Formats: sequence, C-alpha cells, structure tokens
Amino acid sequence: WGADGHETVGFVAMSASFLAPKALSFVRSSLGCTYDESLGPAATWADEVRPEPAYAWSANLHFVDALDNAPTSCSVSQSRDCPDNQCILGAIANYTTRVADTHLSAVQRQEALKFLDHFIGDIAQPLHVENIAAGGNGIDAKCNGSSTNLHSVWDSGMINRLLPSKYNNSVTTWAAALVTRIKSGSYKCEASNWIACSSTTETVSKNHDSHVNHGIIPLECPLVWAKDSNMFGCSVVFNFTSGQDLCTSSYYDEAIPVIEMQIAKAGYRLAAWLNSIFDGAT
Ligand code: DCM
Ligand code: DCM
Ligand code: ZN
Ligand code: ZN
Repeated sequence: WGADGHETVGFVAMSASFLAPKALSFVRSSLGCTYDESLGPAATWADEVRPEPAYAWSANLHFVDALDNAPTSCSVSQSRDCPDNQCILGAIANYTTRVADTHLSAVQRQEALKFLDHFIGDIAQPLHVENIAAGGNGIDAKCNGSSTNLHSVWDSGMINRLLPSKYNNSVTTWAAALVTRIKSGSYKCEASNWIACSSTTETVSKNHDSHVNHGIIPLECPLVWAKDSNMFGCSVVFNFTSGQDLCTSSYYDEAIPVIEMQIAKAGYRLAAWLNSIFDGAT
C-alpha cells in the first residue's frame, strides 16, 4: 500500500477498544512523541527507510512472490515461496519475536513494532502475495487517464480516488468508518474470522516442510493471512481488459470493496496480534 493505506491500517488498530492494556501501553511508550504515540503515523516508516543503503536488506521483506498460477490457480507455500525466510512471512515471524524481546534495546523494539505495523498492512495487499510480473509492477495499467502499473493501482491509485470522493480526503475519517463497520456494520459477522488465527507461537505445520533459516521459525498466521489475500489474484485482480481505465470503470467498483475490507482486516489483525503478544489475548 501507499502511505494512505498504511496509515489507515495503523489508525484502525488504534481505535478505542481494539488494543488491550499492555499492548496499548507498549505502543504508546515505544512510539512516543515522534509518532504521536500512534500506529497511524508510524506505519509508513518501513517504506521511508527502504531506499536507504543501510536498510537495503529490508526491501524483500515487504512481499512474498507466490509462484502460483494466478488467475487460474492461487496458492502460497512457505517452502516454495519463502524458503530462506527473507520474505514478508519470515519478517512477521522475526519482528513478532523481536518486539517482545526484553534483551533488545528500546530502539530495536520500536523498529520491530514499526515493521509489524507496516508488514501486517502489506500482507493484506493481494499483489504483495503474488509473483506475476513482480507483484504486478511489470503490468501496464491506466488509472484516471494516467499510465501506471497494476501494483501501483492497488497500492494507491484507487485509494487516491476513494479518499476525496467518500472520506473528505482524510485517512482518520476513513479509518473511523472502517472501525464502525467492524464493530456494528457490514464487517461485523466476518471480522471474528479475520482474527481467528492469532497465535504468535504456532509454527507452520511440519508437513509444509518449512526450514529454520536466519534463526527464524515460520509462523502459521502470516501464512494464513497471505493465502487469504492471494485468493484475490484468482478473482478481481487480473480481471480487466487492455486499455481499460482501472480507476474509473467497473474494475474500480469491483476492487474498491476488496481494498476497503483488506485495509480494515489488516488494522483489526494488527491490534489482535499485538494483544496476543503483549496481553496473551486471543
Ligand atoms: N535485524 C533484524 N532482525 C534480526 C537481526 C537483525 O531486523 N533477526 C536488524 C536490526 C538492525 C540490523 O538488522 O537494524 C543489524 O542488526 P545486527 O547489528 O544485530 O546484526
Ligand atoms: N513489490 C512486490 N513484489 C515484488 C516486488 C515489489 O510486491 N516482487 C512491491 C514493493 C513496493 C512496490 O511493489 O510496494 C514497488 O516496488 P519497487 O519499488 O521495488 O519497484
Ligand atoms: Zn506495494
Ligand atoms: Zn511496504
């Protein structure tokens, strides 16, 4: 996602009542004044440092190149797609351990929190869990009359049209609307399924042939979330014709409900994940 998508994920997670006491307390003290004690402003840090040479190692952690056969057949495999753990699946496992590691410095634990804040957002973006043309970066697309690529249309192109048209161009207004849908609106029934996987210790089952690499043991939940997002690669994502403007046509109408749901889902999962880490809640 672009900055708006990531910030909205963070603001959804910050919603009153989602974070349990210890998780909220850690988030506020760890992020501090720099980030207004909030997962909203902190969510974009990982993209800001990504181009820096000192963080070159983090670039591949924003996605998993699932070698499936989308749009015909969709799948994510830990051993096939992330054998060395240097992908978003391994990254979430790594930073889940690190954010809770009291032997690490406050700076390192804040960094782990900012990576989780960001990667739990990215793993909900269908093209961050798909190999084809580098997650759609190599697929030409049109958005609002401009030439761009399919990945960018999903990261930000459609959101750039949604925000001014429905949410006063405000990510906090968007986040508040998504929270209302989770608590009492159209997402209420399904929201409990979004956080059904919440164990921060359950590892990828042995028959998946996962390997401990770089000291990281793959976790079950990031794989579950990646599979959930990857399925959209077999429905809406590639369902367009060449020359179609994806941001002003029926494609937008089909995709935008998915984008809104994936952002809401990521925010709700981020809160539940931090609760599981810090409060032992499920
Ligand atoms: N690092 C990380 N995950 C690990 C180990 C290290 O993200 N499991 C990061 C923290 C530092 C950088 O890599 O930003 C270098 O760490 P170190 O000096 O511990 O090798
Ligand atoms: N990306 C991805 N899958 C890839 C390569 C990149 O999802 N195989 C993502 C990371 C960024 C965006 O695409 O969100 C643009 O990447 P880059 O700046 O590396 O081209
Ligand atoms: Zn992206
Ligand atoms: Zn990213």
